[in-house]
Amino acid sequence: MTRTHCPYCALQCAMHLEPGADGALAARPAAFPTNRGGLCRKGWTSADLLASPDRITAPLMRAGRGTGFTEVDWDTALDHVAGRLRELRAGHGPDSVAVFGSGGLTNEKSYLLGKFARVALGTSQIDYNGRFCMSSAAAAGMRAFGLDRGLPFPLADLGGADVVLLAGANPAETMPPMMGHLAAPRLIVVDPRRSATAEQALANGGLHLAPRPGTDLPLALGLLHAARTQGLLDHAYIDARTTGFDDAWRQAAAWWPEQTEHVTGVPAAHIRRAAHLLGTAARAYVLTGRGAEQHATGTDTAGAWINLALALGLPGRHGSGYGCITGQGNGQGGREHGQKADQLPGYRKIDDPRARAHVAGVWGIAPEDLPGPGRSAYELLDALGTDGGPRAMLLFGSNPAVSAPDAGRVRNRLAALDLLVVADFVMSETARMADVVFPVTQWAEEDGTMTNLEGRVLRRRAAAAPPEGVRTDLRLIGDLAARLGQPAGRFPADPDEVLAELRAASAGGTADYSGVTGERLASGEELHWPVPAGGAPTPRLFLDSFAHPDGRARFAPVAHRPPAEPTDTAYPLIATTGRLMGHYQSGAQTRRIPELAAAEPEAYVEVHPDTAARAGLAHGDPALVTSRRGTTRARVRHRADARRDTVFLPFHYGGDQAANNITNPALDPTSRMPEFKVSAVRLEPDGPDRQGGTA
Ligand SMILES: Nc1nc2c(c(=O)[nH]1)N[C@H]1C(S)=C(S)[C@@H](COP(=O)(O)OP(=O)(O)OC[C@H]3O[C@@H](n4cnc5c(=O)[nH]c(N)nc54)[C@H](O)[C@@H]3O)O[C@H]1N2
Ligand SMILES: Nc1nc2c(c(=O)[nH]1)N[C@H]1C(S)=C(S)[C@@H](COP(=O)(O)OP(=O)(O)OC[C@H]3O[C@@H](n4cnc5c(=O)[nH]c(N)nc54)[C@H](O)[C@@H]3O)O[C@H]1N2
Ligand code: SF4
Ligand SMILES: [Mo]
Repeated sequence: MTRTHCPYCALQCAMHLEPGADGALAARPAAFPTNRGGLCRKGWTSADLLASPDRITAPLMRAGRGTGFTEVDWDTALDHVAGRLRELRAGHGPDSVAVFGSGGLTNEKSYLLGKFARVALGTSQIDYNGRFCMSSAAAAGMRAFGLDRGLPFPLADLGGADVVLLAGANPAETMPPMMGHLAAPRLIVVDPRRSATAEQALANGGLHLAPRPGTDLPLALGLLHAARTQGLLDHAYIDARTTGFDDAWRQAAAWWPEQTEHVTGVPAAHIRRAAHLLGTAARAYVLTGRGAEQHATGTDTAGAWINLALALGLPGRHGSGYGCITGQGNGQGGREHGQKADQLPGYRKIDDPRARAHVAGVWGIAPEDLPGPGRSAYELLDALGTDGGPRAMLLFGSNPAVSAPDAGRVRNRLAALDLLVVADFVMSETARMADVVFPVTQWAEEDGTMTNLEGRVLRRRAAAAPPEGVRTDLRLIGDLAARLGQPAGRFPADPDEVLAELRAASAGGTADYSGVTGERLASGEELHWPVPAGGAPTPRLFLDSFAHPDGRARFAPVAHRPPAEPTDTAYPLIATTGRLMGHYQSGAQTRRIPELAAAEPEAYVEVHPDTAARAGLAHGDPALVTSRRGTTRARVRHRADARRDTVFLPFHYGGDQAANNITNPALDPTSRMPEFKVSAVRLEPDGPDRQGGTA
């Protein structure tokens, strides 16, 4: 029996892996503070993918995009890829090769991938899917607090709160065991949909505010306004611990509840009631999820929710606070160790000369040999195969053909590459487009560390040997580095050796892991970063001061901007997107797990019955949802409690069922987060005459 953590989301539920009656490994819940002995359906079935017939166990290559793949041995595939990379670099310079990483990768993989890009390839063109995830909240958190750690307190603290406001987060489906921590507090759920979490709020005497998608920012300003009118602001805290309140207030001053109702659709009485509940609570939290953050205004929107929390005196107080609910398994660690375009390990900035000198020293290169910042994820994908853009891409742990915004356009860019190399354990939609696919180990076959949503570093442990023919991501990176002329030992395949290097590279940085040792992890010590060498970990940040030089948190003077794409007569509805309990992300993994695939086999669109009827559609009918970018096919599901102006699509399906065929790649100016949560669309029947017309 091996104790490890779930391969999927940032809750990182603890589990035991043990052989079942048929000899195959099965996952069972284990005691741990975040999941408290629970697992969701995805966790329970996670081991089913280990022995899946869909698993790839030999490198795959093909002569051209039109032809089929052939299994080859590792040396053939590695030599081919290294040779092509050398040619491209010689002909077009180091930035002709791009690297795309993932918040699903362990800390060790994230770190080594960033080092590989900068040192072995010398490219600036590296970014990762976390840009699509929490980048807006991270940017807002940096601006407000001087430091970004998703939850700056242990998750279990939430259980002691009187009120928790959840803006654009649906943990009842996206992190079900987390709901155990939210059973006692009254919940205020801000979601255009009557989500499972909103249902729970209503059942427990809380509130559900259902704004028009893309109007969280004015709603947060309206709540601030209502709280001030009711005399609920914490002026002593504002004076002692913050700066910038007056400028922020000037932006909120016009948002009296009736004006806010006019723009958001949330009744003024509900706004006053929510402000009262939150503002009179002795202990309260404001939490944001992707619903608030995945907008072209995401940084300012997260900033508006933070302003509300600051004005009520919540952040940096024991038992209260603000947090962003990180999403992917290592969404937190993945944003700290250098796979982001503008960043070096330890959450350091790549354009900071001291950071460059420190990291170059650890890597044994000259600081001037380190590339500068590169393109952000969508900008990188959009540049592939264009004049001046990368001609090759190496991809680890993402499936952008399904999950990137305006995915049809992204698929065209991927197809325009001279060389696409994908490391995966299944043939994802993106792997199917590749020239070379490397088969890698899954979570239960490897060791490493992950950092969960509360900034706690955890150990991932191997429970089984990988199938013959499969290598770890670390080994693959090292094998390529060696063929690109890197000295032996610079890219170790042993995760403990990589962690030792990561300790040195992160030492003294914002996300300081220098005290994260195998021994301390094994002892069960709760290692929330920063963990300086030999020093105590930091479960709760900001209790004495915030991370800005003056120790104060900063209000942001944020103003409402409407979504990038307004509705009009041709595209009269708003489409928003999100998640279902039983599927994970692009679905590459969970659509291959029979129990999960059977429960939710195909894409659907949630629609108010009147809205559906106006489009000539009944419950269960196949529909086309079309935006200015493209079309997606989905079956109509009636929701009598849905907003009439909004439809919802899960994004877990590929091909002509991909919700991202319609999404808008408008980017937030600061975080470069795309607007996944608002597109203007029209809805129409998908008759037999339409079959095949939209693929
Ligand atoms: N089952 C499952 N769990 C997962 C994942 C998964 O794919 N499947 N992925 C993991 C990852 S990487 C992440 S990032 C997290 C995400 O976790 P969540 O943030 O909880 O997930 P979403 O479903 O994307 O969005 C949450 C809610 O935002 C609402 N929403 C849409 N537009 C708006 C808006 O304008 N304002 C507001 N306030 N709300 C809006 C949606 O209706 C949705 O219910 O989940 C993690 N857990
Ligand atoms: N419309 C819409 N689009 C969205 C979102 C949304 O809410 N709406 N949410 C966005 C968010 S928050 C996220 S996080 C992204 C996620 O979307 P993706 O980046 O596509 O993430 P996954 O589907 O998890 O893809 C992971 C792939 O890597 C493989 N893999 C898993 N672990 C490893 C590993 O350790 N090594 C290697 N080499 N491969 C591995 C899996 O098999 C799978 O093929 O989607 C974004 N896209
Ligand atoms: S909540 Fe997240 S970590 Fe826990 S079992 Fe489900 S997917 Fe895994
Ligand atoms: Mo995410």
